[in-house]
Order: sequence, then structure tokens, then C-alpha cells
Amino acid sequence: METLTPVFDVAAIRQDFPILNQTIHGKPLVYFDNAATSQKPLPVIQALNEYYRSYNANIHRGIHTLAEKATAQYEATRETVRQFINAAYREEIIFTRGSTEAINLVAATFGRQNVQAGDEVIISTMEHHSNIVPWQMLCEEKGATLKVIPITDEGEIILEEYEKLLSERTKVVALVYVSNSLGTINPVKEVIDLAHKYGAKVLLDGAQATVHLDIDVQALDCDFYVLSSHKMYGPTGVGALYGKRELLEAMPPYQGGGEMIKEVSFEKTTYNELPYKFEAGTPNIADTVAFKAAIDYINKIGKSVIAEYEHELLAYGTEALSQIEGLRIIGQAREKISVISFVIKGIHHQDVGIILDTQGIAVRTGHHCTQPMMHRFGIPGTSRASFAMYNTKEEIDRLVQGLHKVKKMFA
Ligand code: 7TS
Repeated sequence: METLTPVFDVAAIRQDFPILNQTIHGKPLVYFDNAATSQKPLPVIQALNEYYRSYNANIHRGIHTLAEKATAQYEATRETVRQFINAAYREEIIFTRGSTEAINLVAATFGRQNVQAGDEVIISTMEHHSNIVPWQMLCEEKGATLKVIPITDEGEIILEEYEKLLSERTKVVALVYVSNSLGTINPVKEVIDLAHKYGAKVLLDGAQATVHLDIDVQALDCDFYVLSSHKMYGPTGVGALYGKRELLEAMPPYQGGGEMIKEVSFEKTTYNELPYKFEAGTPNIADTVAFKAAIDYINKIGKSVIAEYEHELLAYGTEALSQIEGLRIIGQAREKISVISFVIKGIHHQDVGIILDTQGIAVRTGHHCTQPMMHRFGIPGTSRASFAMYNTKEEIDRLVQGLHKVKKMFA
């Protein structure tokens, strides 16, 4: 009998990721560094290959067949990203190198235009450095003030404290949707609605969220949203900025050059329409084209099915790791994605990472580009296991065994 709900077949999915099928130091690879970057399925690798083998050409400028095909494929990715986050218009999707560049774009254009001396920008304690430093640079330049939403010991932002920070001086609230170090899913809708009461604009850092959650920028009513392809099973070097059309239209360009202009003379340049106004120079065509294959792959399997499976991994991993004596999970929010950050009493996180690697297990160790947050927890860093759709409970068992070995070595 045919089943109506899609079946999640992790063994079949693993076949699509050739990199997983290898040994490291003689042990089968366990890849638990997905929050840093995810692995790429065959359709993505094939899309890259196909682009360079059969239609590499510069886009938007040529009238020859290859240029037209490359342009069509590049623009098809824009439409796919638009649908994936439910933006209203394709012009609202600007391609960038990733989340970092997208945040810098907003800080340098919208920020410079709208944040003045005495104004305030609000971020949270759990931001990635890429959602701290651009705002800090802006505040320094303008004489504005950076305010920080505190978090609880569980790793949740304190909404009442956030409300106290808001005022007529608040121009921007920039918040991570899902924390890369804690896994926390922030209550972004409440944050956005409160900010809008004060006329502030909200940027959501969706670098981690986009691959795990259903994203609807219209329902959220965020003003800006950023994402990175490489954390979504797509290639590195490409990401996107979503911005509400009227905001993007009012913003000055970010970089000057080809593509972003309408007409250039030595006296005056007029700028291109959206989205090209923000896409100066030849973009990363190949990776952008292949990014579509990554989103198509996620859509084919089904985001909710993937999320359900990853949640199972999170619950299983949390339970298993909690049994290890001396291990403390950093980040115990009620709403989490499949990230488990932890410290082990008396053992440096770097040693944990090195020993796990000798057993073929890849985790990330350190501050994960969230140094102020580590400071908040009074630790230099953590070891972090982050799960993707191709991970398994057996791999988590391997991690647990590995951690027992680590502990033995330091006993
Ligand atoms: N924001 C968050 C929440 C992130 O996790 C990252 C990357 C970025 C922004 C920056 O994204 P990029 O694509 O521009 O680099 N996070 C990580 C990580 O957790 N480990 O390595 C990179």
C-alpha cells in the first residue's frame, strides 16, 4: 500500500553524500560539524560540474546562447530562494557571498543612512561575531550605542530585558534566529513586533535557521533576513540578503562597479534597479546556480520530515551525552535545533576535539565566533556536535564511546 507521508530513509540519503563514505584515521567518518558547514549532495556537485562543462558564461550582459542559459539558471536560483523563505518579490533577494557579507551590506548602507549620533542598535548576547562587529563599526563611526539583550543560564534571551532596551532611539534590532553555539531558537516574532512598535527595523541572522526551520519572511514581518548556502547543503561563497522592497529601494548601493549601474558618465552615475543595484561585478555564478540544486534537494525530501528526524537525533544525543559524568551541556533552551555544545570538567575542549578526530569524529571546538557569549558563561569555549539530515543514532553512539575514551585518557 502506498504511504501518504514521505518516508525518511537515512541510508538512501547518505548515498547522496559521497564525502561521508570514507575513513579518517582508519575509522568511518562521523561528520558532526554541520553548523560550520554542511556536506553537499550529488545534485549540487553535479550542478557545479554541469555549469563549468556546458554553459559557463558571464550573466546579464551577453546575448549569446551560453550567456542566456547562465543568466536564466542564475535567476532561477533567485526565484527558488524567494519561494524558500516566502519573500513577496524576486527583487527582494540579493545574492551575496554569505550571511557575513549580507549583514555588512545592511550595516554599511541602511545603517549609515539611518543610524545617527545618539541612536541605538540592539543585538543579543548570543550573536555570531558577524552580527556584532559590523554594528559595532557602524556605532563607532556614527557615535551611536550598541545595546545587548541578556540571556539566561539556559541560553534564552530575556524578553523583559529586551523590552526595557527599546526606545525611540532604537533604529535597528539585529538578532540571530537560531544560535550556532547553543542551538537556541529565538522568539523572533515577538522581538520583531516589539521593535516595530518603536519604529525600529529588524534584521534576522538566518545563517543557522534557514536549513532547519520553515521560514516565512512575510509572516515574520522582518525587515531584513540573511542566509548562507553552505549551511544548507549548497556551495560555499554564496548567500542571500532578503530586504523589504521599499527599504532596499531607499538604500544607497553597497559597492560600485559593473552591473549595479544604469548609466555612467564622469559627472554622474545612475543606479540599476533591484536587485542588481546591490550586485556589483561578476557574481559567483557557478555556486549560485548550484545553490538551487541544494534547495531543490531539501524540498524533495521535505523540510518538516527532515526537522522531525533531526529532532529525534537531538533528543537522543541530549539524553546520551547527559549520562556522561562531568559533561555539561551549554544551551538548554526549550526550543532548540540539533546542536549540542558541551564542556567536560577538567578537559580542555581542544583536547576533546583532537582525540575525537583520531576516532574519525569531526566536531568543532572553541568559541564558535561567539566570544562574548562564552564570556557570559564563564568558559573559553565548548565542543560542539551539530547534526544534519544524514547523521544517525549509531553515529551518536560513536560520539559517546569517543567521549568515554577522552575521559579515560584524562582520568
Ligand atoms: N551567523 C551565524 C549564526 C553563523 O552560525 C554563522 C557561521 C554566520 C553568521 C556567518 O556565516 P558565513 O556563511 O558568512 O560565514 N557560523 C559558523 C560556525 O558556527 N562555525 O563556523 C561558522
